Amino acid sequence: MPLDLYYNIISPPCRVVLLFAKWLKLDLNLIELDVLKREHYKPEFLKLNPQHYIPTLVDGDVVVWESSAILIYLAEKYGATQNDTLYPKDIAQRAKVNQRLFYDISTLLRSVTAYYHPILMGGEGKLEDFKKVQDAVAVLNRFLHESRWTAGEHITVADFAIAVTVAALDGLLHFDFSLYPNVHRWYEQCKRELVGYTDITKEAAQKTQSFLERFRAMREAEQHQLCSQPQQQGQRQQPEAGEQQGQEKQQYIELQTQKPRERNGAETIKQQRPVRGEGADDSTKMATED
Ligand SMILES: N[C@@H](CCC(=O)N[C@@H](CS)C(=O)NCC(=O)O)C(=O)O
Repeated sequence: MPLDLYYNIISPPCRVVLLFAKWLKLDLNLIELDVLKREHYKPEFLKLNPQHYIPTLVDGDVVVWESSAILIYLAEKYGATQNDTLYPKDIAQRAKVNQRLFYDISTLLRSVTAYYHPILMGGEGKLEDFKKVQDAVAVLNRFLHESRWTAGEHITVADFAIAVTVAALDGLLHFDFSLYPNVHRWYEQCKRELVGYTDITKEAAQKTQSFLERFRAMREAEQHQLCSQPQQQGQRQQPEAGEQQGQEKQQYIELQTQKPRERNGAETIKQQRPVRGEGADDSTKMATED
C-alpha cells in the first residue's frame, strides 16, 4: 500500500522526503498542498497534523511530520538492508548522524533562512547573517574533511537533509562553494549519486519561480491596501533604515574585494556578493518563506 505524502515540491523539507523515498524506491501517493491557498489549514489536514506542516507522511495509522523524523521513520521501517548504514544502530555512529541532522536544522538551514528572509520580502540580506551562512558552511566543510559523506564513509539520512539545504544555498544565493572544497566535492557527488536529485531540484526551481511571483503579487496587494488606509498617529518611516542599508552595501563591497584571508584559523571569507531574490532562478527554501 502506498504511503501518503502531503507535500509541495517548492518546500525544501518536502524535497528531503521525496529524495529519500526515491532512494528507498518507495511508492508514494503524493498529495500536493498549496500554502498560498492555505490548503494546509483544511480541516481534514488539520485532523492529521494540527501543526499544519508539510511534509506530513501517513503510513496506515502512523502519521509523521518534521522531515528529520520522517527520514528516521522511513530508514528504520523501510531501509531494511541499508538500515545499518542509513541510520546506524550503533549508538556512537547514530549520535553522529543525529548531530548532523540537528546541525542542518538548527545551524545551516537556520542561517540560510535568516539571511534569505529579508530578500524574499523585497529587501536585502544582512551582512552579519551572510557571515553566519559562511560559518555554517565552514563547519560542513570540516565534517567532510576526511569522510566521503557527512557522517562517515556511508551515506546516511543526514546527507539527504543537508543536500537539499545546500542545493537551496546554490540556487537562491549562488553561494560560491569553491572556497569550501570538501563541500564542493560532496555537493557534486550528491548530484551524481542521489537518485532524482537534479530532476527534483530543477522542477522545484521552476515551480518556485511562479510561487515567488504569486507571493509578491499577494504582498503588493496587501501593502497597497495598507497604504490606502490613513496612517495611525505616531507611525512613521524610520529614517535610519536606508542609511543602515547603505553602510551594509559598502561592507559587502569590502568583503568582495578583500584578499582571501584566514578566518577562524581555517576558512577564507572571500565570497561572491549574494544576489537579491529577484534573480534567483533555482530552488528555494520554502521554510524561509513562512
Ligand atoms: N522543521 C520542519 C519545517 C516544515 C516547514 O516549515 N514546512 C512549511 C513549508 S516549508 C510549512 O508547512 N509551512 C506552513 C505552516 O507553517 O503553516 C520540517 O523539517 O519538516
